[in-house]
Amino acid sequence: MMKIWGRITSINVAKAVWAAQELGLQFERIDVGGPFGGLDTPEYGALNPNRKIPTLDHDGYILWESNSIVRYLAATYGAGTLWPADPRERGLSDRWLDWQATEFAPAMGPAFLGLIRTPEGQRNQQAIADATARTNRLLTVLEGVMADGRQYVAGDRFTMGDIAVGCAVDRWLRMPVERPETPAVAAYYERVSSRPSAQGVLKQKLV
Ligand SMILES: N[C@@H](CCC(=O)N[C@@H](CS)C(=O)NCC(=O)O)C(=O)O
Repeated sequence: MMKIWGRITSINVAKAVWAAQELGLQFERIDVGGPFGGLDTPEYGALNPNRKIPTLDHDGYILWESNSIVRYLAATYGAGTLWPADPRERGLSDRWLDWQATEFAPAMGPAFLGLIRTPEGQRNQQAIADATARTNRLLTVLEGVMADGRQYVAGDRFTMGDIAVGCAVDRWLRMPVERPETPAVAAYYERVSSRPSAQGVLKQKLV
């Protein structure tokens, strides 16, 4: 039995769950983290020494780091679909997982923490403004790519890169911030968020 540990309101858990649903896998998701707690137990620490979510347990094979989980599930069950067979096409998809983790997430983080997790009177407005500007610049990078008419980040097929970018866009387009007009990204978001596999994953309350 496959288990995914983590509350669904976590963007990183969302990626793992979306990949599993897209691949039609049977799995159990266990609510830990956030209001559910459970990350500081010895049992959870043995699964994931970072005490973060998500963690995948695939018949005793334990994996943490959300984008590694997406890659593992895609490589194992999605050869030719989520995991493009051609190394060049795969590279074009894979880079978006890195882009989400190393560019978008660090840029968006301070704005998310400031606006969603910090009481109004205690917010660092400068940090929020800087993070918003940085994230909006990345949004316009994505807009420039999607504006060439492609349907998905690596071309005309939904691949693993769309899981990470779709989750990032899902969060940023629903944040209470000013954003530039990005019609190609808006159309992309509509396309990916309406997939059956995205139901119950995207559009969660921002907490
Ligand atoms: N790089 C890690 C980051 C994991 C992470 O920061 N997870 C957050 C939720 S998005 C977490 O565990 N927060 C503690 C909590 O939810 O209680 C990954 O991509 O899996």
